[in-house]
Amino acid sequence: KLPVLSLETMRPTVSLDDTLNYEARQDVPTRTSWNAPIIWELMFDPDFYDKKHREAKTTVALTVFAVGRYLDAYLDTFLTSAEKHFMVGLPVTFYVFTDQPEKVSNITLAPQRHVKVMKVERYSRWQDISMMRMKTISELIEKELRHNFNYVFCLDVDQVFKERFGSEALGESVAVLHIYYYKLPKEQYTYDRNPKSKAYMEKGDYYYHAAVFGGSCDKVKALADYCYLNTMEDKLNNVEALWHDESHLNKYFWLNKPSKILSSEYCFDPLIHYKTEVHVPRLVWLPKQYSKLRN
Ligand code: 2GW
Ligand code: MN
Repeated sequence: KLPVLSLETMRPTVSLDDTLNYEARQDVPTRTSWNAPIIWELMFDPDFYDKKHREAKTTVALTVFAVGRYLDAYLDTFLTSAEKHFMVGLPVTFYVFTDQPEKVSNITLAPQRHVKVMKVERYSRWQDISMMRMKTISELIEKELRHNFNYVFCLDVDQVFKERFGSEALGESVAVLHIYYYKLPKEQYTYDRNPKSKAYMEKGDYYYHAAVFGGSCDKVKALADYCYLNTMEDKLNNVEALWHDESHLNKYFWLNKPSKILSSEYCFDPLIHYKTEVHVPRLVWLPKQYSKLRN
């Protein structure tokens, strides 16, 4: 039996995580100390998740930023592959934020799936382009998403979907394990260690990658507000967190534990040179073109 969806609040519709097979993987931890699932291939039944979410009429929004040269370099690949692999079978709206709306090409989409192009200004420092996404995301949720979507996911654009990124990833508050750190001892996590920054933290649970986060509209808005406010406070104090928005996000998830964690299948670096437990790279990083794009 499914809870009835409330059109006023657009809360998450269903929780299916007690149907996960936590024993299916013996080579990796599949639960956190606070009992949140860590999603790996073989733990979930994709058809079951999809069926339940279709019955519940789950709706999903995705935000992605393509400002300046990142538009030409990455956006088409991102959107075309997202249409093939991201929440297939569910209504999805892709919110594209760019400084050049006229340059966004038309992508062929399945019924009930849409692209909405929104104009944003282009900050001169790349650190600001990245960090100020949090302000834009918060405003979008407040104005538009919370009335229309059960879940929102926020992604970096410099990635391509290769395999299913489906409804098993949906949850109240969702973080992804950074592929470089998931096997490393905690002392090597690159949290912000400067006591002058609001992102400062001594210890944490995991090192999360800011290239993918999501959850209910309320929870993602709380995260975005937290990161934005602390970024602005740092600016007043003339400091910047080591990894910008990612440092603030890690602090937020330390204080507000995610209800679901996605393994690095959901944000994978194909150039990784060590052995990994990732069998199915679902979303993978594209090469950086720093010299071309960062100047
Ligand atoms: C970013 C860095 C240098 C030059 C340009 C940009 C840039 C980023 C840009 O010109 N236009 C733009 O739209 N962006 C957006 O910001 C885009 O969506 C991109 O994916 C995102 C983050 O920048 P990115 O992908 O170059 O940074 P990463 O892959 O090193 O990101 C990690 O660290 C960042 C903070 O330093 C963020 O936390 C990011 O979420 C992390 O994945
Ligand atoms: Mn990126």
